[in-house]
Amino acid sequence: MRLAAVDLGASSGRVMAGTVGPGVLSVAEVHRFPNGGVRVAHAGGSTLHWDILGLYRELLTGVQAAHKAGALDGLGIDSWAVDYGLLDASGALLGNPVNYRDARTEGVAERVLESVPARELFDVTGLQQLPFNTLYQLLAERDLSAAETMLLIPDLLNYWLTGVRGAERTNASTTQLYDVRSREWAVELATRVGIPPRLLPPLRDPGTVVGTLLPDLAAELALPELPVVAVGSHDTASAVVGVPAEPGTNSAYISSGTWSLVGLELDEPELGDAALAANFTNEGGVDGTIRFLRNVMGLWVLSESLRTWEARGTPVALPSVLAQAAEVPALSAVVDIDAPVFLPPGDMPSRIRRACAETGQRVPATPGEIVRCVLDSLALAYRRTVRQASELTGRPVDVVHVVGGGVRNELLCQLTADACGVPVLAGPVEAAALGNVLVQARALGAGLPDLAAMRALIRDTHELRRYEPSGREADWARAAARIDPKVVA
Ligand code: ADP
Ligand code: LRH
Repeated sequence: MRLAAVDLGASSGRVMAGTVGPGVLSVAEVHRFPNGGVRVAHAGGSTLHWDILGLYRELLTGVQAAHKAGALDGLGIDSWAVDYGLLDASGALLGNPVNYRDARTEGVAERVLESVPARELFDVTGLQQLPFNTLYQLLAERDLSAAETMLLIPDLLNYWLTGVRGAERTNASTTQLYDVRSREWAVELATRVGIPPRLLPPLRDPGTVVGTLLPDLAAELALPELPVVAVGSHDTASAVVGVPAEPGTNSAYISSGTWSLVGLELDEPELGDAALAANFTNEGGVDGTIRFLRNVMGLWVLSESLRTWEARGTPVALPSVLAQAAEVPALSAVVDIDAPVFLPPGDMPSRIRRACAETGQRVPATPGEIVRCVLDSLALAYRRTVRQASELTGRPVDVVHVVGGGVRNELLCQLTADACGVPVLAGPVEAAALGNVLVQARALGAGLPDLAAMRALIRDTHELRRYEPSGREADWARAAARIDPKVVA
């Protein structure tokens, strides 16, 4: 079976051609294109958007190329979460989707929490507080009166491909408008906060067929009327399908890309007060699983640093700056990488230096020192989050799986093993595309009864790299105490 997996990350999109059969699983990149925010001015300021039409065009180019390389049997789309397009009653897109890093949501969550207590919101949705949850973004819209339907990014693209509107559950679970227990829209909550329930389209499960390519579109692209499958359309849900954990092992995962999503797979949501206080989330996974995790700021801080240096006319190549970072003494300076100051686009090197100065540490100067500080700080955040996940669920963690683009960062993988004090199993890089392809394959009749079978096939067909902790626990404990007075070294 040949399947196209469209995987749209916040920093790049790719179309992968997947092949699945008995004992066979591979994905080959056929088309990769950059993604990121596009700032557009208007009276009174500017808004950070996505270039949704550009992404759609690249998707079509990639699917065509994948089909040319070998006839396709289907396609599926996953993307970053929370963002959406609004359609009017005729199905036309109302405005360009806004990027979740835009400042329009400033103060919105705080206002909502004045009328709906955090405990109650968490009880219904199980979701972490992030300023850009879809709930807050919709409330930041100027005018919803012309809007008939809200479609999350993969659902919007699926609509353009098939003419069918809906909301796939794993991504719907990131909106903070979805009831984590009943697995239906939280209509009462939406009404209470002032979001018209008409915006929320019918829900569908991952692994169901959305529809087939619209005949005119298929003819224009010289493609057959392919089935379009709803995969785990939240990229992190597809990536977690692609985590090749052995059944019966005590493992945590880090889906490492623009964000680092750090947590465990559970059967039931964890909705206790301690999970709420630690700001963990219970996102919906494939096959009714729960992704109990926390967003760590991720490689965004590194890529934004590279962008800053390039804009200043002093570009730094990733491989060379990583080599320089590897030479910097470990834990010279660390910051709380999850601090809100690192969320919006901008000059990360200056923000890092300021955070080090404010905590009385040696201020990193060179790009190598800044990058080392970012990587040490990410590893420290992984340590904190893996430990919290384990404490909150009462489940030990003996191994940490790392998947996604961050697998290519060997220094970070080693630091992760050192900081967490357990081995890291790194790979596959393209876990989200693999998870996407596997769920499509099952929907189209390729066997693979459950997640365990899918993960066994990944283990059989993909090499993982193992990193052992180097045993400097006391150094990491002291570093943790430097940025968090509650942690005792
Ligand atoms: P997303 O899906 O969020 O766009 P990816 O999973 O593609 O993110 O991961 C992108 C990140 O992977 C980059 O920001 C970069 O830090 C890291 N990365 C990609 N290639 C390499 C490489 N060759 N060496 C080290 N890091 C890499
Ligand atoms: C990662 C991701 C993450 C969300 C964020 C918006 O790409 O989907 O899981 O929290 O983007």
